[in-house]
Amino acid sequence: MKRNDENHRPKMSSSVNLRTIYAFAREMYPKRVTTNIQYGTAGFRTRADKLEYVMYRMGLLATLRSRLKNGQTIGVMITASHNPEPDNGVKLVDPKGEMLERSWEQLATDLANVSDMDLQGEVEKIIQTHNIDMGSASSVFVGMDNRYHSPGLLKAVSDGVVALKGNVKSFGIVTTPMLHYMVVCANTNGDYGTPTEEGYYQKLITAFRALRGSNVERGSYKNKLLFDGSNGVGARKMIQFLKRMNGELNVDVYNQGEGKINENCGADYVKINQTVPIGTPATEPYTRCCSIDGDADRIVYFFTDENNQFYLLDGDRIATLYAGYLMDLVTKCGIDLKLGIVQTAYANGGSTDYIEKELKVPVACVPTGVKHLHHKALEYDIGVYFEANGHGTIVFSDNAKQSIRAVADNSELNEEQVEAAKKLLSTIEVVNETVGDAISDMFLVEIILQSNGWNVKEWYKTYVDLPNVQKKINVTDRNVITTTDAERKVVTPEQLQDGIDELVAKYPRGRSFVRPSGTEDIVRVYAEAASKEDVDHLAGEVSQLVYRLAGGIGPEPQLVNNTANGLAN
Ligand code: 16G
Ligand code: MG
Repeated sequence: MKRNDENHRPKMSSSVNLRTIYAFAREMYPKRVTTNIQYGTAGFRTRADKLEYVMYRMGLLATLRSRLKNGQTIGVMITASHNPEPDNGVKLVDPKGEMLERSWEQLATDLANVSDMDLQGEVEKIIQTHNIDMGSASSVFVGMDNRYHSPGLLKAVSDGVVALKGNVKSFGIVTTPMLHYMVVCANTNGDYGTPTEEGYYQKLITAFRALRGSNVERGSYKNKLLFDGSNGVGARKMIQFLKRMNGELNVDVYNQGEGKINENCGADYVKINQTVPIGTPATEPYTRCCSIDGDADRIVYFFTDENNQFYLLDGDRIATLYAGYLMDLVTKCGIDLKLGIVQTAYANGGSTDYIEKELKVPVACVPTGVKHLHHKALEYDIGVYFEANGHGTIVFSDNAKQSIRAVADNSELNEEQVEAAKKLLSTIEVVNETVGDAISDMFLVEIILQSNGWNVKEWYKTYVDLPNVQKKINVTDRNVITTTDAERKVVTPEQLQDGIDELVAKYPRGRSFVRPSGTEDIVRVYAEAASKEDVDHLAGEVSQLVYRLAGGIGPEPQLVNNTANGLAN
């Protein structure tokens, strides 16, 4: 550290007294935790009582990043998403609404792990390396989910900003996608929308109304939706939406906060356990239901039949529904736009086949994690991206927006063309392009189902999912497993991929991959095959192979003879 070398002093660093950083840290947010923490796929996430000092430091980091980005707004979201109630977490939002840039993830990790004594030095290092002008303007937006420990953590983030004499604006309790929206609104000077909660509601409701029209029921589509809010912030916001609507969408919100966040409910629970969440009201078979997660950036749909059999309509189903609708409108519009779907290796082979063979839309596969999907989707004029777990959205290029607008404004074209273009413009408005947004995604699903006149059965029968299984394996060090080809192939340990290939070859339509989790200290195994029996066997065999070749600990995985739903974790 060249603290005394004037040539290496950042411009105007003297305008902020960096000693405050240490004083604040020591007095208010001392770091008592000795184990290191890592900025993972979705930021820092751990037990809330271990997070105050991390939050304070993320307030510092967000301010530094805002100054580096010429005062553009940086977002800080306090949430542990689908994790249990005692957990909390924090993720940073970049100026365009994207996840924090990769190289800054490392800075975040380093800043979180230094001692209080070294904190000031670490901040100075960032200022010098990036030549940050500490006298310049900055703006940080903070939001939180509804966990009881979130307000205390929000205060810590704000104090971090203030310690560097930055500007902080708190939005209180908001969903993760709402905070992303606010950041983008601020950084586009309101072009994307008004950066207020009301602005968000009105933008989505106006577009929803335009697309839905006055005829709320059509064909087999019924205006009735059961909405599992996972006892999180999304439930509250959904209720706010409904207060501002006139029954054009009939939604029954449950798990509004009467229970613990994500406990036996929510998108993650429903997807992993392939079962109905707690509190689901008794209704007629085939009633449309959806579940969102704790910070409302994921959604899955589900229903049960007359025998109480459960059916899941996950992110893959939503992506294909969207793609079909968009293709139809783009064709009617008569413009040449490149549409593509982005998935991860977890996408069911049944959906990928359907996209390639029936929809005939290009499909790309990228590693797990929203930032990878979002980034890839930007390569298309219209990029639909979804993880099977229900996180996804659509992004539209400037070229797409301009050419659609040109058709909508051209009164010389035929009515059908202009109408399709207008619908596309409203679709762009109802979508939260900044990040997956459970409520906005739900609006669009409802619009499309109504437009097609479909019930859940009709949606479900567009293609057949291959039976699939996910398992968790405990190993000494999950990072001994490295992968390539969007996580579909293992590079190390040697022999593991050959072994998987041999096992997969035994089963019709077999497919399996393994990867270290980015959020838990485990290795994940995914398998699919033509029959339930085969997939259970394949998953068991691959799990044993991982256990043997990648340093398994605890009891060796056993070959299962069909569990209740094939999801023995
Ligand atoms: C995080 C990711 C999610 C991904 C999941 C995978 C974001 C905002 N969230 O929750 O997209 O599906 O991690 O978890 O990127 P895993 O690495 O434990 O399988
Ligand atoms: Mg989430």
